[in-house]
Amino acid sequence: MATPALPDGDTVTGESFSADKYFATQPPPPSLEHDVARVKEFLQRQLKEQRKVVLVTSGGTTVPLELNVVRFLDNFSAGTRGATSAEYFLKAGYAVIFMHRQFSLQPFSRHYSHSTHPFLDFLDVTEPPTPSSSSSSAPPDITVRPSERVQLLEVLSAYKAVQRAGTLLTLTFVTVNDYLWLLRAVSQEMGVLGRGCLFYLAAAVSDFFLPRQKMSVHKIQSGKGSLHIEMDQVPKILKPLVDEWTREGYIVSFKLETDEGLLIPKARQALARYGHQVVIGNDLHRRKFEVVFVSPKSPHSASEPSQSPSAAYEETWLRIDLEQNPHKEIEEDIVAELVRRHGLWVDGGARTVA
Ligand code: 9Z3
Repeated sequence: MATPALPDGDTVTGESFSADKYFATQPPPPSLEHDVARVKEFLQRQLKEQRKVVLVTSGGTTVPLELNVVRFLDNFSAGTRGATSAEYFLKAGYAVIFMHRQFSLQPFSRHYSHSTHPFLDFLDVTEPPTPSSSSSSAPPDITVRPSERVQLLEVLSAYKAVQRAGTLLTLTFVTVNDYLWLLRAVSQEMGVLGRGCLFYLAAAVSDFFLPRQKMSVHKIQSGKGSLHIEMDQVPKILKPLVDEWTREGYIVSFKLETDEGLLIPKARQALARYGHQVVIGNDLHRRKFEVVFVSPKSPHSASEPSQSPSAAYEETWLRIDLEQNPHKEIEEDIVAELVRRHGLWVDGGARTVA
């Protein structure tokens, strides 16, 4: 593919890509086929064992500015929401496909993140007593600090149980392009589960990207003034996800805002556009203790444009008190509520369950 260089200071004209055009013009990641084979095998196993499966997406996507990438834009997300929720889904008996940004937090190991709780800090080296009669001493032992044992035992036991059961499959993305290709492929495969699959789209996905055809091959050079890059819009992927790739899946997307007043209108707008089941709205600064579930009120309301938005949708706020209970994780309540709603969806056969 010929790739014209992007000279310094050039302006690239932005456009809006449909999903079809996107996948026809942007190359798949090299690992896609291998990942799809793993997903197929995983789903067949879960199907045999009659487990529900949730796809959890987690972490931020990057938008590279060069083909030999030195610089990129990133989306904010540590992956806490996704990694924490994945653990609660596993606890609730779901099998989890955990599709996350490389090096973002993961279920179980998240408790020992190198920046907040580095595991080397709670291990001790214990020198064995040297027997006076022998010249050769036993090697030092590694012990876990008593204050850390209870939690470690709990996390490790849950982790080992999940490994034995084979209920966690981890996939990795870095760029928004990796994410889009992977999401499409995984959701198409998840169709085999019918209503038994849940989508929990917590990844922070860029709205803009630079098509490969407009990217500079080499590092963009400085020294000739400011850099202007006009990006194209990432296709609205929820539309084909709902209408084509997974027609029976229960789909939950997240909406992140920094202006709290926009949360509900933007969540309603997403539901009206894409026709999925739930948008969970979260404000950047309040997301650890407050979220809002927005969903259509009845199976018919989303397709009746004459109704006012407040009549068509309902909101359920979920809040926790971190002062009273500092160790409580809001994801526990989010997942419990979604497991309940998904259960109704599986049993009820209706497209919308509130
Ligand atoms: C979220 O809103 C997630 O809850 C967070 C989690 C990214 C805030 P952390 O990983 O943060 O715990 O640090 N995810 C969705 C963000 C997003 O990009 N949403 C798009 C939008 O708001 C729609 S898919 O427009």
